Order: sequence, then C-alpha cells, then structure tokens
Amino acid sequence: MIRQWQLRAAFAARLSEMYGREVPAYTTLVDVSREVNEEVLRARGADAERLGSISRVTSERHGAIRVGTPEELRQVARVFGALGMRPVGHYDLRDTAGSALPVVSTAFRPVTGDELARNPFRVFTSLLTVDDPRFFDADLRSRLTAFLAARELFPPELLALADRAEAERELPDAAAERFLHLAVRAFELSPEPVDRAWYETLARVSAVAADIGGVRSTHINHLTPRVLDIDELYRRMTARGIEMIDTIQGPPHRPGADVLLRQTSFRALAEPRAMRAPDGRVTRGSLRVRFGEVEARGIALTREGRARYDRGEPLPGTEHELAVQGLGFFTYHVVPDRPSDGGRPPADIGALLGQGWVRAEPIVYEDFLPRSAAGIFQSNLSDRGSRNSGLASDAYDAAWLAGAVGREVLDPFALYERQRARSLAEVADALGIAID
Ligand code: OOG
Ligand code: NI
Repeated sequence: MIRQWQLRAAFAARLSEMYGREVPAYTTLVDVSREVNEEVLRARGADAERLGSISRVTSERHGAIRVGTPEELRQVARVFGALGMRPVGHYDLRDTAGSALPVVSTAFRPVTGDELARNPFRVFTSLLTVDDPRFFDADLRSRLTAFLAARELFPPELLALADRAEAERELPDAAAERFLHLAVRAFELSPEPVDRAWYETLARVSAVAADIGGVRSTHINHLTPRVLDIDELYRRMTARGIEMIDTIQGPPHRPGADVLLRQTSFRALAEPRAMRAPDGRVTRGSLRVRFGEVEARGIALTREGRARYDRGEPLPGTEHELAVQGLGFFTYHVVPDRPSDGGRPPADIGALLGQGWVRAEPIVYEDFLPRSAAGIFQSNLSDRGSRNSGLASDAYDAAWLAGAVGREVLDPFALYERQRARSLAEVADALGIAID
C-alpha cells in the first residue's frame, strides 16, 4: 500500500523530473539551490534547519496551475485531495498592486504539522474570472464559456483513482502507479496544435486568459524549489547567464528573523508549439508559458504582524521580540532541564520565555503573498492586455471561491493559530498552569 503522503512525495518528485526534462533551466535552478543549501548548512549548522529540516527543504517544491471553470477547479481539488492537499487561502489578483489579472486563486497544500514535515508540496491554483465584465465582453464570454465546457483536463480514470485515494488515504501499489502516471501526464504541456486565431483573440485581453482558455489542456507553469539564501542564489544564477527578473519579491532579508516569503524568477522561455491556422494548416510557432522561480521561506506572521508588514511598518528584528509582541507564530515547548530555583512557573507566555521555562520554535510560513504572486505573473506577460472600464463584479470573494471549489477554503491564520494553541495547551498541561 502507498500512503497518502507517499503519493504526494512521489507526485512532487515525478513532476520535478518531468519539468526538468522539458525546461532545462529548471534543472540549473534546482542544482544551484542545492549547492547554496549545502553551503548554508555547512556555515550555519543546526541554525540553518530552524525553519525546516534540510531533507524537507531539499525536496520542497511548489507548482502553479491555472484553470478555466469551477467544474475544473473541483476536479483539481479531487486530484490534490488524493494527495492530502486542501485549498488554503483566497488571493484575488484582479486588483492586487494594480496588476489587473483575470484570476482568483487558492493554494492546495497539506495542513497539519506532521504532514507538512513529511512533504510540504503545494500548488498555487488560479481560476479564470470569465464573468468579470472588465475583462470579457458578452460575446467573448459566451465563446470562452463554450470552449471551456467542451474540454476535458482530467480523464475519468484519474478522477476515480483520486476519489479512492482521498477516501481510503492510500492506494494499492498498482493503482498508485497508475494514478501517478495519469496525474503527471495531466500537467504536461500538450503537443496538440494551438488554434492561433483563438489564442490571439484571448491574448488581446490578457496573456493569462490565453494561457488558460486558449488551449484544451492545463499545465504546470513553474515549479519552485526552496533555497536557504535567496540573495546568493540570485547572484549565482545571474553569473551563470540566466536572466532573472529585477528584484527579489517580498520582505528584505532580516538576519535571524526572516519572515513570510521571498521569491524571484526567470522569465518564461520561448518553446516551440504547433499552431493551427484558420485554413487548418499546422505550422511551427512558439509560446512563452513556462518559467522558473525560487523562494526562501520565513516565519509566519500573526494577523497583527501581517497588518504591520502590509502597511510597510518595521517589524522587530529578533525571533524573541516577534514572539513576545505576538507578531510571529511560534510553537512553545517546555525546557526539560531548566535548573530549579524553587519558583513557580508564571502564567504569562512572555514571562515563561524570559525565565527559561519554555522555548519558542518558529512556525514556517506555508502560504503565498498576493503582491508577489501578481509580480510573478506580471513578469511573465509580454504586455498588459486590455481592460474595460466599469466596476468589479463583487463576486469572486472567498465565499464564492469555496462554492466554486465545493470545499471549505481554509484560512491560513487559523491553521497557524491552531498549531500555536495546541503547543500552548501542552505546555500548560505539563507545567500544571493556566496560560493567559
Ligand atoms: C502563479 C503565480 C503565483 C507564486 O509563487 O506567488 C505563484 C502563476 O503564475 O500561475 O506561483
Ligand atoms: Ni510560484
């Protein structure tokens, strides 16, 4: 039997193998990431593993896919549900940082500490906002809706195996093999010729619209390794002649107390694609749809910490201050060998930390940042597309997304808070106190 987390790990590894074969610059990115991680580990020792073991970090990836309809999103949720990944977070990229991208997104990922430690594979998943009149007029909307309704992204056999894996949380070896084969294939770039006129019609609205609705399949558009020193990675990729985007997105490096997520990428490379002309003739063309990205992860921030970050306010520069000011998420653990001074443990977490009763371990940020996501999308669009004026339809909020995906869309803050609260309850229990 292959258990759910083993399926997830195997899927991530096979996807990585497929992507490396098809997008060679990705292999360079993975090699350089590994090189940097090994050096950081040698230089910083155990400290380098404070936000995840080196084995977790080395195999850690996130991917991104884009789909066209709620029905397709529900199928995606079944495929990832098989792998123990649930939808977390709602990202509306239609107005983030003025980006005007016709998508709303969520991320499928494991949600418990144990499952994340086993394999934290996650997929940023975007859904085209077909009904937003700022992007699609009535005529284009109806053509797009018809086109999307007629395609099949995931074969029924894959979905049936997925449902079984999700229900039973494991699959027999042969079924697991079949599931992995079909699942990886569903995210490969299809060799089917692209209808050039239709693709270009959508590209006039947005390159993202064309990438999603201009073809009859979906594909992983990037796969992102995790690196322990992204500034060093950036220098080395540039030195190897790979042209990276101008910046590293997200918060600046904060020695000893990195927070949230820092990301950078190289632009999609032109790949040969078969194109079908209106007269039916197939010619060779090229499209830029697959790119490379790398990321460094830091400490998850509480709502208050995050609000400060979003307002551009400085955050304290140490883990300790992030913890005692309630700005970062930590789990708390009783220090087993604290020398006894006859005193009773205090009921306040700051005092417990200060007096050496407990230590705090940072919770790593497992999610995404809308502004960075918009930047990553944007860096891969050759033009900004067109947009009609008019008000945003206020649909596509978190509740709408939950309805579309047919599952609860989990709140990232609530997940971190649950981990924190559980550890505090254990501390209280072990010390025989109530913590306020
Ligand atoms: C997704 C871009 C967002 C990230 O890491 O923020 C993303 C996409 O291009 O489809 O992957
Ligand atoms: Ni990404």
